[in-house]
Parts: sequence; structure tokens; C-alpha cells
Amino acid sequence: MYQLFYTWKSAAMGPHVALEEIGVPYELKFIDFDQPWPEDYLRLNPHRKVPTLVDDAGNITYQSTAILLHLADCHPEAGLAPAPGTPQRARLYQILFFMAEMLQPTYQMHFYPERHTTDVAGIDGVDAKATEWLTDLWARIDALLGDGPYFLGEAFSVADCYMIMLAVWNQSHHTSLRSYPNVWRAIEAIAARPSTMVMLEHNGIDGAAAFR
Ligand SMILES: N[C@@H](CCC(=O)N[C@@H](CS)C(=O)NCC(=O)O)C(=O)O
Repeated sequence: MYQLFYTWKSAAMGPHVALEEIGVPYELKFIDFDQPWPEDYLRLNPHRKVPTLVDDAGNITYQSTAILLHLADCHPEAGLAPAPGTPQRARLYQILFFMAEMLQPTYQMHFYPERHTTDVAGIDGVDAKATEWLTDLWARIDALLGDGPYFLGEAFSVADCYMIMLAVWNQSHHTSLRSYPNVWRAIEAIAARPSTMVMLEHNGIDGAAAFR
């Protein structure tokens, strides 16, 4: 039994989809962002972030990309990642870390522009820059997806689990993901998977139609 600590529409969405794909028992543990961080949670993850995964033996993993790759490695039968050392695995790393290093921090700039400047008058400019970058970064994701429907062609992987999380975050961004044909096709394919449906429903999101 895994425990996945999460909050609404958070970076836990990718690991949640992966756990559903794998089909292992897990428990979702809600962290209420309107309350102070629980001390027992901070002992698991002192970085004051979700998600955190805890396994049966009490082993702790945080950082959503690390959780996704770890789950894929622990449950190879689910086929969520190609074998280590193969060109396809290298491509998975490349895509996953591109999203983690480029898109995720840019959404942080968009959602929390005040954390990215000491100049109160410059906050709107930080958000405007993030918005500009997001428009460009999704074009690169579109190119990486190519004919898809998933990043690795017909093979669904943890990169797709991660991408659907970013797509949820795009709900407040001005550029609609419908303007990226490969991205939109991937969203529809991922959102139609029973695993993703469970995650979306849990977060109060009404399927692919809710994306923009
Ligand atoms: N790189 C981390 C980011 C985690 C993260 O920023 N989580 C957000 C929720 S999506 C959080 O816990 N934010 C709390 C805060 O920044 O105060 C990951 O992917 O796990």
C-alpha cells in the first residue's frame, strides 16, 4: 500500500495517474493548503511541497518526476517506461526533464509571480514573461509529440502522466492548448484513459472538455 500526499490540482496529479495505471493499492493523503503544514508531513518532506510518496516499508520519495520514474521502475509490468539504457528510455528522460526544468518553473512564475522578483512594481511583468514563454514551450511540446498520440508513439508512459498535469495547470493561461494539434490530440487520448479519468474526477475536472 502506497501513500500519496497531495493537494488539489497539484503536482501529485501525475503520480496519481501512474498509480492508477499500475493498479496497486494506494491511499491519497490530503494536505490542506489553507492550514499550516502538519509537522508529521514536514518530517517526511521538509521542502514544504507536495507530492510525497511513501511505500509500505516507509521509504519516502518526493519530486513528481522522481516519483514517476521510481514507480515505473518498481512496476515494469505496467510498461510506463522503456528499459533503462535504451534509446527510448533516453528519450523519456529528455522529455520528462524538459517539462520539469522548463514548463513547471514557468507555471510557478505564472501562478506566483511575486516569488520571482523583489520589485513589487515588476510582478505583472514576471507573469507576462511567463505567459510568453508558456506559449513557446507548448509549441516545443507539440513538436516533441509529433504524430503521437503519446510522447513515445503508441506507448503511454510517465511523460504523458506528467504532461496531463501541466495541461490542467494551463486552465488559467491565455493560450488555449487547442491551438497545438499534437498536444490537443494527446490530451484527448490521455484524458480518455480510465486512470486519468479517476484523477480528473478526484480533482473535480470534467474530462477533456474541461481543458483549454
Ligand atoms: N518540483 C516539484 C514541485 C512541487 C510543488 O511546487 N508543489 C506545489 C503544489 S503543485 C506545492 O507544494 N506548493 C507549495 C508552495 O509552494 O508553497 C515537484 O514536481 O514535485
